[in-house]
Amino acid sequence: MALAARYDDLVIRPDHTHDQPRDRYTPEDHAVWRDLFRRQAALLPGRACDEFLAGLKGLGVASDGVPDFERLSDVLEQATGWRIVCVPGLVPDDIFFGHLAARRFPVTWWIRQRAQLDYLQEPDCFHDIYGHVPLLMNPVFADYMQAYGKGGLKAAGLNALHHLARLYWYTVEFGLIEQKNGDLRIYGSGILSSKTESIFCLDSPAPNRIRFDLMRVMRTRYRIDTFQKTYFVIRSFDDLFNATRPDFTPLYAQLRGQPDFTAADIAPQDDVVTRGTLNATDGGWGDTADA
Ligand code: HBI
Ligand code: FE
Repeated sequence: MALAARYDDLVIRPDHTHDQPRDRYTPEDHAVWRDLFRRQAALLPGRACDEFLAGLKGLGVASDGVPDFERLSDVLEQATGWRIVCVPGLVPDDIFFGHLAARRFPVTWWIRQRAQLDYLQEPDCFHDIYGHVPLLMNPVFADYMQAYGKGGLKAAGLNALHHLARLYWYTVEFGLIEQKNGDLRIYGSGILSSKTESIFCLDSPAPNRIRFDLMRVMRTRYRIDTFQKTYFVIRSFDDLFNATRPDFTPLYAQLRGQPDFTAADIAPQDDVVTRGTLNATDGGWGDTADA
């Protein structure tokens, strides 16, 4: 694979981190960053939540090219005590959770090719930096992410990782938030780093938008191959952090006796913000297995 050839001689430490190989970015890599950044900058005011926009501004991440992770880390550390660490790509779950628990966010060093501008299955540095890092400037969200890392280490020992992975998916990656004025906005990084889903998640009548409920989310399978069928809506990061504060051990025990929901299901007890219009004709689709 071309990508592997680009990092096979990096010196990787036991915690899967390495120095950002700044001299390996080509002019084209920087141009891809610039184009992705400008596209989202034009789209996100009024769509991304205020906390994200404030974080982006506070970080001072520029549009001109792939940023220097160390410099961003120094700004981030001043704000919330988090740092960015550079990784070759997806790292094993326990390593990933260990970094989060220590307030270190793993960022993939390489950036996508122009042919994949709109769609990518694995995280690259645009997704990791632009999508994830601005919210780590927010003190409440920063604490939520650390708590998630600690919860991940614990869930692994309780055989409940798939439930906790769904929480990450439907909040950190694909969450929506209702701002105080009632405006629906984006906070999920998978959306914030995607032009097409930034529009779809708010404007399309197709997906369900359901009020966040911890147990409901942990029972819900997810799709990695298409736009989301359901978005869960929080009211604030304080609400999200408080809802996930209790010990999950008894919750995992409870979940063992309960069936999953598919990605498109609506349950009778759901607090529906907007009901998708495509679900009735969507019955033939199988859910892909989630993590
Ligand atoms: N590694 N670099 C990286 N980024 C992730 O988001 C990531 C990972 N390893 C595992 C992982 N995520 C999952 O365990 C979580 O999404 C639950
Ligand atoms: Fe992500």
